[in-house]
Amino acid sequence: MNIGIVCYPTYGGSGVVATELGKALAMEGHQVHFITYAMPFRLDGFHNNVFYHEVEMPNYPLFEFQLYTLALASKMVDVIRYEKLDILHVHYAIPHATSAYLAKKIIEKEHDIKIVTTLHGTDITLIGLEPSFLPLVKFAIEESDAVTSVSRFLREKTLTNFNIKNKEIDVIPNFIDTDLYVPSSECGLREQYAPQGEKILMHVSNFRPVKRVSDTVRILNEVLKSVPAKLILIGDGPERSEAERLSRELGIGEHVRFLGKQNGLPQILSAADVFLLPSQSESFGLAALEAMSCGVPVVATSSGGIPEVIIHGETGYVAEIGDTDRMAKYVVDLLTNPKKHKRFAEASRQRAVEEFETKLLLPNYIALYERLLASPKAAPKEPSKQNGYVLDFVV
Ligand code: GMT
Repeated sequence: MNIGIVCYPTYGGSGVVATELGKALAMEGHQVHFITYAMPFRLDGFHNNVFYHEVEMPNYPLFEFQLYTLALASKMVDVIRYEKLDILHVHYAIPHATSAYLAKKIIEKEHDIKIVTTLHGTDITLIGLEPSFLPLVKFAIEESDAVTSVSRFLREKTLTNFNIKNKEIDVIPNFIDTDLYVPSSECGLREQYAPQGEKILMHVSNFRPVKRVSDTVRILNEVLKSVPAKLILIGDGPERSEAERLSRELGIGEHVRFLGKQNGLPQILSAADVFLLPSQSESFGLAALEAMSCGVPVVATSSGGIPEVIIHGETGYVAEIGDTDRMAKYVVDLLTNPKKHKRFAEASRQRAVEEFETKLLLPNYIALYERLLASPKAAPKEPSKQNGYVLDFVV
């Protein structure tokens, strides 16, 4: 198949999933065309069957704001037409699903492109609910040829928040290459940051408010009362300086290390004793899965789809949003019980391999594409009615 993939190329879970999906499809012999405004950060190096089409932004003085949605739609039309795409798979509804709808309409007389929209998280639970976006997101979901969500939680939220009645949403959980994300020998991180045998807590994210990064500092502060430990923070974003300020205010700045955006995550994650994900909202929690695959138990909040990934009391623990004392208790429990820690670490790895391995979940996407291509060309539809929204802000 010729498959177009549209995603955000920046540091974030939806771009990671889209890129890994594209790479896995290319390995199966499909031609994969990425359409983005910059090279996706996990698409480094050469890959057979992978092509890249950059969205060019027109620079015209009248346009005070960038017209990305339109520029993207235009690039989509170009790639659909000249690369003869069968499927256009967009990740994160805003604005990608809207651009895809527009592209489909522009080209429909010459080419029947099938649009797949994968919903990832805040496109549904947060920003998609803004009055300025809600009608667009609902419309784009209803007009996609197929819609998938990365968790059962996200499917339910989509159906209720957007009052979607006549649209199937397939749940295809996020996946991981468990041969790459594998418990590995130390990368030197432990000697560098925990030379006295301190335990290592780790967090990886894009440091947006929804991640509640400062809660990792609060958790460390409690843990330090009984266990010598260090907190390693990977990634960057708007909440970094607040986390740094809090660690200094609490007098634990020397125990918190910020390593910024990093490649080579499997080796880095393998150095952790416990992974922390205290998010306000998380449709899935890909970072938790990456840690689990490296044999690291996760302590997280029970928000959104996280309990579909972490089994409380088996592969990690979940607590209420903001309950840093409880999360710290769980961390101490794991750090002071080596047998339990080993059991949880092994169960985490096993769950990643048995439930979320790429090879297990990739066929779901391929089957979905094949089903769409086998379906007859739909007759032009009346636009759907934009009424009856249920507003349910989760954050
Ligand atoms: O929805 C977002 O905030 C963006 C997205 C991203 O690009 O980081 O994250 C979401 O998609 C990931 C991949 O499917 C999920 O693992 C994350 O849980 C989800 N983030 C949220 O729901 C906050």
